[in-house]
Amino acid sequence: FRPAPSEKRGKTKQIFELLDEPGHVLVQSKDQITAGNAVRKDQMEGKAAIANKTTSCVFRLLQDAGIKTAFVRQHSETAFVASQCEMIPIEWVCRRIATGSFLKRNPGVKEGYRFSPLKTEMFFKDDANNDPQWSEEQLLVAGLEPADLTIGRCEVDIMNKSTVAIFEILEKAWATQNCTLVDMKIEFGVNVSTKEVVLADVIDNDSWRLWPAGDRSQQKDKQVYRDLKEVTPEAMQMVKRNFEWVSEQVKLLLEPQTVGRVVVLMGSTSDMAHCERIRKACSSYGIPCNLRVTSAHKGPDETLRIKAEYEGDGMPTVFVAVAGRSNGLGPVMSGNTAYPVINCPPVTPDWGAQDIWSSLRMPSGLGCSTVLSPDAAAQHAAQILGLTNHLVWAKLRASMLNTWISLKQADKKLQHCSL
Ligand SMILES: Nc1ncnc2c1ncn2[C@@H]1O[C@H](COP(=O)(O)OP(=O)(O)OP(=O)(O)O)[C@@H](O)[C@H]1O
Ligand SMILES: *[C@@H]1O[C@H](CO)[C@@H](O)[C@H](O)[C@H]1NC(C)=O
Ligand SMILES: *[C@@H]1O[C@H](CO)[C@@H](O)[C@H](O)[C@H]1NC(C)=O
Ligand SMILES: *[C@@H]1O[C@H](CO)[C@@H](O)[C@H](O)[C@H]1NC(C)=O
Ligand SMILES: *[C@@H]1O[C@H](CO)[C@@H](O)[C@H](O)[C@H]1NC(C)=O
Ligand SMILES: CC(=O)N[C@H]1CO[C@H](CO)[C@@H](O)[C@@H]1O
Ligand SMILES: [Mg+2]
Repeated sequence: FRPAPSEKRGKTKQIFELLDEPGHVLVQSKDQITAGNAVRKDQMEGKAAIANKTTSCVFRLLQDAGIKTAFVRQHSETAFVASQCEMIPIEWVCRRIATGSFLKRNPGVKEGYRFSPLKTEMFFKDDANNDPQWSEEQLLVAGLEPADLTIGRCEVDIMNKSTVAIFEILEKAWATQNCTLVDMKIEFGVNVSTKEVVLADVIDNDSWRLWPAGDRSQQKDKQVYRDLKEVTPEAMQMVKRNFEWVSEQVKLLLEPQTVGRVVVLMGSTSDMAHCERIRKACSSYGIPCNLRVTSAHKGPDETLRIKAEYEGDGMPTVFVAVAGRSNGLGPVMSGNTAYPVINCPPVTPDWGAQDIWSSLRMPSGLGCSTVLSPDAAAQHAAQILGLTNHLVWAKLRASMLNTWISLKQADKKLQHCSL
């Protein structure tokens, strides 16, 4: 390795350039904790290793969801490899519940005030001036140019939207452990090779407030350390135990609490290609998908037997019915199961306009939906399963963000071309 230039030697970690892996750096945690800008600076043995676990799990969670991050892979107990970034010296803060410095800056707001939509704030990283809060306008006129990318309207909006999406994904993940994500701060960097704005630096318990069961007195984050009246060995042990608790819990965030599935029923194998597209789209959400052939017109007993097979094992299931011409399959399923049924008929140019009515006009008591595109049918199924599977939900959320970013960038490019 080669140590990166001195300004990259931070308070809690050190950055090394990887000579055999151009474009990548090693982020090495140090065994010390800082608060109130390094006024308190105590070594905490093993802290780096715990921080490693926390960061790598959180970044994996976000990356698997589809959020662009600098994280590449774990290197050792206390270090990970990341894409080399030039950092944007802004801390983006996102809040669900008002507490801490927000209360001081907004007198009258009581602790516990709930932000919906989420509140985002930004702070310029400037220790000498105690990290002043910045407005969007201040950031825009600053004309920062990390990795030769000018931080303008487009980049600011991307960071703002990404901050909210990242918060929501982590909030949903922590909710599975009955833990409230109160607020969070993150930093972005510009990938030096792709010039993309990506989530960089680290996310550990210095980066957020976590209240188990929504109860502030049980807080498990670095606030416990800041609140210490006296730094005794016993007190430091408690802080460390809390951190360990977080790093153990954070591993659980990578596991879904319930795994659901999609079962695609097709009236005939002639619709196989259509069904394969549904299965492929399901796999992009990490949802297992079974394909079955059955006709509600010609073998209703078999249709209902297959239905019972999937109802019998307790796994959350969404049925997708694929039947051309007259769709008997979806409606028969829908009338006989409490599970959701999505009609996804393959429409043909000749009779499609007439056939579609067999999927739309239902007898009373049926709640099936109809979605024409196979990708959209899988997405709809993912939205249903995502209600109880935070990993599926995270993929949907990240995909929404990435689509928004692509549109924004396409527009920026077009504006530059026409100038
Ligand atoms: N992927 C990356 N590529 C290059 N530099 C990085 C990357 N990730 C983090 N860094 C940089 O590592 C340095 C060390 O971070 P550290 O958190 O220790 O200090 P800091 O961010 O300057 O201080 P603080 O967070 O306490 O205000 C920072 O300059 C940070 O921007
Ligand atoms: C950033 O750069 C690295 C190479 O350093 C590349 O492998 C990676 O895919 C790029 N993109 C993102 C989003 O990190
Ligand atoms: C992020 O965007 C929202 C909505 O446009 C805006 O109200 C908010 O002030 C922005 N946040 C920051 C920190 O600029
Ligand atoms: C989860 O948190 C709520 C408060 O938000 C609490 O009432 C409940 O008892 C907790 N449940 C478990 C299983 O810990
Ligand atoms: C937060 O994360 C771990 C526990 O998960 C802890 O060991 C580490 O010291 C914390 N990081 C900071 C900077 O406080
Ligand atoms: C000490 C420790 O837990 N180190 C871990 C760092 O993160 C990687 C990947 O999650 C683990 O494999 C290490 O065990
Ligand atoms: Mg930092």
